[in-house]
Amino acid sequence: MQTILEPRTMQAWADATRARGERIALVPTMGALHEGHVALIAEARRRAKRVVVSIFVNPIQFDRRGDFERYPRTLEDDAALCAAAGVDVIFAPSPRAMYPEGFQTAVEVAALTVPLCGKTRPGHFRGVTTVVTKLFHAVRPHLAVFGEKDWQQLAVVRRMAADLDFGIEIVGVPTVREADGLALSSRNRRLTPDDREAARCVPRALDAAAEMAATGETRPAMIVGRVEMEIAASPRARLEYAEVRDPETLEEVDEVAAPALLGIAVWVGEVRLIDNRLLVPTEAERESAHAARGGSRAGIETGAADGPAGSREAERESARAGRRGPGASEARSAAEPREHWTGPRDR
Ligand code: PAJ
Repeated sequence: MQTILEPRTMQAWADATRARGERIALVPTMGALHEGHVALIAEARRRAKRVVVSIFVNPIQFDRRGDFERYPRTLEDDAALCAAAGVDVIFAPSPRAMYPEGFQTAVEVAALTVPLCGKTRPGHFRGVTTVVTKLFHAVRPHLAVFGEKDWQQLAVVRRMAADLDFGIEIVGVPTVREADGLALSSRNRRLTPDDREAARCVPRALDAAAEMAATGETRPAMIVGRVEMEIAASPRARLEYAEVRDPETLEEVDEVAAPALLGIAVWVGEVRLIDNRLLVPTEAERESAHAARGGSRAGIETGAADGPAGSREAERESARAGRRGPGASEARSAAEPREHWTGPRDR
């Protein structure tokens, strides 16, 4: 395994690797690596001969200076973890190498960056899309792997890669969780023992919401109300937002008649945690919504109605769709049934 610090050296490596006909997968990270990152690296290794992990705490995506300064930096441990995971190259540029004197260019995705984290973290996604573009240009990967833990980020990067013809496949990986359901995150290291205990309210709230949707509740306000209650029950936690949205467009939904995304951000002590869950309504709710729409929606429901073979294909497709995360519809034909998503396969 080698460590490369300069974008130009990284490009030279990428060109030589591509000239040998080898596929390159990139896993962009900010370091402080954990099992969630390891799952991304494993997926990258399955899909490409060469794996590059970038480690760069990107100053321009932090909206609070303290958060940037306190962000854990554990390069030695990260390198050991990458070596054990079979990574070929760590790309670890300095802030100066990425943003030299006079830097003034940004890449921005429009509507997808407005709701959820976009509302409370102004400029955050512009920082993400700008740095991801620079990482793509340095590493020149065939594919890049992102976690569904940051569902909105995955949707935004997919949109950007499609809109700007990057020719890079964006792969999503389900969220890796602790035994009690808390999503792994580099920021978890900053939780005090009491805060760590309190953070259990996050998966508890998501579980309660998923259960409501699975047992017939379709009203987003009722589901959000339950999330508010679960978080309020934990005095150390404060809900920043809980919203039910379309998993791909991130637009608001009036009812959970098809799989919908519940995104939440919760402050526990000094630490901001984000998580999400795909809410999958009961079959009965889907059918009544289907009937209310006049029984047909541009071929979307054809899978289940096609008899056993169609149903099986629908199931297989739902498993694939569940793995693909937001924005995956671009690769999906009109006949592929969104109604049959099984949801994130993380729990
Ligand atoms: P970072 O928070 O280090 O996350 C790097 C990647 O790991 C992201 O794609 C994120 O979604 C994924 N990830 C984090 N926790 C995960 C978990 N528990 N299970 C599965 N995947 C998980 O996200 C960033 O860095 C930055 O914004 C970046 C994309 C690198 C741009 O700076």
